[in-house]
Amino acid sequence: DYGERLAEFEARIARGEKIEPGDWMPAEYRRQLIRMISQHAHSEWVGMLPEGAWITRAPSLRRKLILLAKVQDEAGHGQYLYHAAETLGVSREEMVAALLEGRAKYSNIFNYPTLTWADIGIIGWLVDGMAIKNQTMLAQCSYGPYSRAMVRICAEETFHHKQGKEAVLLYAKGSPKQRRMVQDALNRWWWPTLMMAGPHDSDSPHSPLLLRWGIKTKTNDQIRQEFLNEHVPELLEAGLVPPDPELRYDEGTGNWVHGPIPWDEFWKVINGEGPMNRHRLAARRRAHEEGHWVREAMEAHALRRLAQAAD
Ligand code: FAQ
Repeated sequence: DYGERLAEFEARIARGEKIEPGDWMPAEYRRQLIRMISQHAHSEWVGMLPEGAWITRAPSLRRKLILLAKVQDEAGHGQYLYHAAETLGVSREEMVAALLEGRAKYSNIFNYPTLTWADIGIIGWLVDGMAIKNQTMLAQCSYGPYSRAMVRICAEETFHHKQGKEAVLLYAKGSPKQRRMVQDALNRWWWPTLMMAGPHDSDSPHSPLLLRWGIKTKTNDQIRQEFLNEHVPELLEAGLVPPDPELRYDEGTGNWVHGPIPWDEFWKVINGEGPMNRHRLAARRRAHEEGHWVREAMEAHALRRLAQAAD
């Protein structure tokens, strides 16, 4: 009976149908989606912090407005994603507790400090650039609520990407000091950005099952390659040089080929030992504690409305 259900489930995915919340699904499909979607939601929420640190220090009112809107978008993305995960039967409280207690993962990239304003441009262009490659792929995924959230999120990320590219290109043709700042930001964010796509396919334990069930529709290395092929020529054209002496264009495949990625750093960062991990979690815990009275007030209000409705 399980075998028949599984065959029908896999046939639906093969036909390109979306799996919806009430539909039958293998327990492992549900578990994998909860893991990925909640990690993704946490990334959006922690992802507000590196950029949020620059809202009060943006170099102009225009840049401040753009940054405020961007950080607010990330909060919204976190909300859609927590809701998408809730459709699988996990509660918001459980997910948030896992993050705050340090049991959950979130993207490696948000565990680095934003040292100068140029970092904000590089995050918009490159970090969002990688996020878009990953999320355009996830918009095709087999689980309806996740794929629909991705369509909306990708539309907003496209603005983030454009504003980042504009800010970087401005500095790249600016004063010598601005050019140094933006090259320095590129040097620091380059490898962590390449790591964002996840370990090489040969070291990615979840990929085979995720691909089989259409949760992922491309591999980590494919996404990284798409990112490189789009961004390397544009960076070079702007006079910026990725900090990889082995980076080269391969005529045969039409691909940009990178040198060895410092994976030791990646494994440390995703296991809580990056430069800003403790700081990021402390900031999320503080925000959670400071929001306690809002949750309490909302609950009191909801109870009063229920009591009124019962009268
Ligand atoms: N960071 O077997 P795989 C954004 C872990 S959104 C941390 O290859 P999988 C927007 C992985 O969890 C960015 N951990 O895993 C924004 C697993 O550990 P586990 C977030 C990572 O799932 C922009 C282990 O390594 N996006 O940036 C990472 O097949 C600007 C083995 O790896 C998403 O979360 C990593 N980078 O592929 C916001 C997208 N990579 O769980 C603000 C959804 C791997 O067994 C400002 N997720 N690990 O303990 C995905 O697409 C996938 O989960 C991958 C990883 C591709 C991230």
